[in-house]
Amino acid sequence: MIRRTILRANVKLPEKWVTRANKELRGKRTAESLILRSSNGFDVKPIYTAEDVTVQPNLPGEFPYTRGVHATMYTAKPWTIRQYAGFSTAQESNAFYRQALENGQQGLSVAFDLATHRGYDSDHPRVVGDVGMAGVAIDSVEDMKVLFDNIPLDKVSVSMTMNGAVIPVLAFFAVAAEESGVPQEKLTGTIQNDILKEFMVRNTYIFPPEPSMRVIGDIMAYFKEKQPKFNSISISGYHMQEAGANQSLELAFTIADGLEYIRCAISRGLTVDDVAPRLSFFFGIGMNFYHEIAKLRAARTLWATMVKKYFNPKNASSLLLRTHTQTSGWSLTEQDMYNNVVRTTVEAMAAVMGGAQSLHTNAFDEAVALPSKTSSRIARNTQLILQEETGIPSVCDPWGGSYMMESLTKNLVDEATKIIEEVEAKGGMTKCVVDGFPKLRIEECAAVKQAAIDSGSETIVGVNKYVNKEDSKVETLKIDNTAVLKSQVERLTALKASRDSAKVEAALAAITEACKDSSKNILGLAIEAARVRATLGEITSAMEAVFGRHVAKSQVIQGVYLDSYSRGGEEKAEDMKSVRALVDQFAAKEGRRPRILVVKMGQDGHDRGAKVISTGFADMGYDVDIGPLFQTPAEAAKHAIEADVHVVGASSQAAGHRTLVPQLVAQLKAQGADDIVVVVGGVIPPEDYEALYAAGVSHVFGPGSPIPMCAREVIQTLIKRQK
Ligand code: 3CP
Repeated sequence: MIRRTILRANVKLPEKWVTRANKELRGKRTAESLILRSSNGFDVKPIYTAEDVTVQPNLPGEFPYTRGVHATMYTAKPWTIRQYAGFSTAQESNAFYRQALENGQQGLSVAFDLATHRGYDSDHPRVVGDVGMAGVAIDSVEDMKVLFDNIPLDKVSVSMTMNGAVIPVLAFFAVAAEESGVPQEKLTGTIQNDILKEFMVRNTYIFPPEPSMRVIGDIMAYFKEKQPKFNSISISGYHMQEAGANQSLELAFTIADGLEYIRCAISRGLTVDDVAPRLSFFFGIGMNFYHEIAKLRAARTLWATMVKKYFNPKNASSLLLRTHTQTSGWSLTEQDMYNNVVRTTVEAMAAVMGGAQSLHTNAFDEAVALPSKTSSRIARNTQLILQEETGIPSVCDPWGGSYMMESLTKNLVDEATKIIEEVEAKGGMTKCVVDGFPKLRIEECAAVKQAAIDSGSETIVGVNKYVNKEDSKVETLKIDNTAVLKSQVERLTALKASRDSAKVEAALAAITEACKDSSKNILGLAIEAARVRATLGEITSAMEAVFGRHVAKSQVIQGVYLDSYSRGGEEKAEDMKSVRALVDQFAAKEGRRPRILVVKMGQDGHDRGAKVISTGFADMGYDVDIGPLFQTPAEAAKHAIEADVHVVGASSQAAGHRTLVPQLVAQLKAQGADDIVVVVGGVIPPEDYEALYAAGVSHVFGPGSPIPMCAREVIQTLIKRQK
């Protein structure tokens, strides 16, 4: 069963104020009607007073660190400007990093392509559409060396967003540093390595949950001995927010994940103080300004309190929640794209007013493409302006003591505590991700939010209100996937020809053995394999031989979209009814409901769009089938034919559509099913529409397309075909 997360603040308003407000409102509204009840499940009152504050927080640097982990915060050292980037080849990404560092960036953050994330070498047949597209392609230590060429790894800290193929990537990084003269003990940075959230939302896992936790245990144990300055995990709520979680779910599941990682370390014979000081966090920062600041304050409070309660560490550093933050990618819109600069600025202000240690600001064109040089510069400069022009860093926790901020912080702590206790009662996060309850809670939140936007009850400027009718075309960056693929395949061939295959085979066999024997450390052995030039795909296969590859189950939630959309008013309820009537009309003639298969092809695991569309279409009477993640076009076509669908809807978030969708259409044709209508939705730049139509796609739905409109257009096409 799905339970709605609603945070009802103390909605009592001061009597004296209510009298004044009602007088001002002259009977047009009541004072109570000014309480904001937003779709994220939180109430915000129009006025807060001393009565709302039950706890006055301690100073920054004091338990429970609500006001910050350092006494001096940014007055002594501002947050790190750490922009997440990577695309195409290692050489191109290296040039980009060096220029960014020259222009004010302070730390690096590597985006790997989806083939690398999922443990495939670039020459693997499953990844033709993914190589170099959403990040940089890394197949071996040779690529990693090029990536950091002329970057001093003993001075610049490096974050790497890697979870699935974390073992080969860490091994390549250590060997690349070692061969450039920097020993492991001097390396500073962070590896994301947060596999639990991958099973909930991001989906770039490789192995099933339990062996994945074994891998994390190995990394924590290895770092303690050999790479002590490196943060061993970046426990990430960011992706939960991107997938639709509201602040209390994001907070609670992230903190609960952190507790589970400490337990994992303890089960390996480590102590809380061996690992907790090097656990770091990562939160998303969206447009809900006050709550986002409160969320970071609540996160520090919760972490310190819970770690003390469950593990009672001796080292105070074990209690500190240090966090990276990223402005919300989901809040960016394709329509009137320059509005995104403003959104990112507001979100960045919330992140630093909340006391984040490190920040990535999104580029305005990321709604449709990888950032261009210009948009990257504006994103970086947004942070430089906040640091150097505004005076914002000159006060620690500037919102501390505000009636509203202290009240919101406490409400979030209370609400998240309830959810964490629910998780703990179920046996912790590993068990919960296996039974799927956090994923469903987040998906429900996402559907409710999308319906509120589609119905107009929540405003998105330029999308559902104040739409710009003039042309505001923006030039976006294009990656030549074919050229990157060709160059990676050539490099792989040359590598394999030049190495000692017997040594590679022995190193890989040792990894496979270690996967069967938990007293051995897989990372240590992968470093040996990296030294003799084993590839990322080979190291992953050596592990997969024992651990297997995880296949997730997809479920469609029903009812929540309809419910939330209909709250947008009578007109909206009618709108949905009229789509439903068309669906019924089709079904009456066809003898069955219109059936749609929603597919995600390639290694793109971002499935928020696919899930929300499935829920919306199901609520409008479609029969919905969701394909498993990571299908090839041939597999998706076969699935569509076997499920006897009328429509295939391909959801694309990581630029794979240019290669994969034409292949899907061709496969349907080749398998004698060209009567199946193909539609595409997601992050599709406008200049790609023509090519998709030319390939045989019947509709393209870009970001911001309301689901009832999509459902209507699809059913109208099906009805036309019936005649
Ligand atoms: C900082 N320091 C201070 C003070 N401030 N010392 C005294 N007084 C102060 N006021 C010290 C710290 O203790 C630390 O030293 C050093 O300065 C560096 O500061 P930091 O605050 O630790 O900052 P940083 O090195 O940048 O590390 C930040 C965290 C790290 C801890 C959050 O984990 C990090 O950089 N994470 C980034 C994660 C990331 O980029 N993820 C990318 C996600 P000591 O270390 O000696 O204590 S992008 C993915 C999104 C999209 C996708 O997934 O698809």
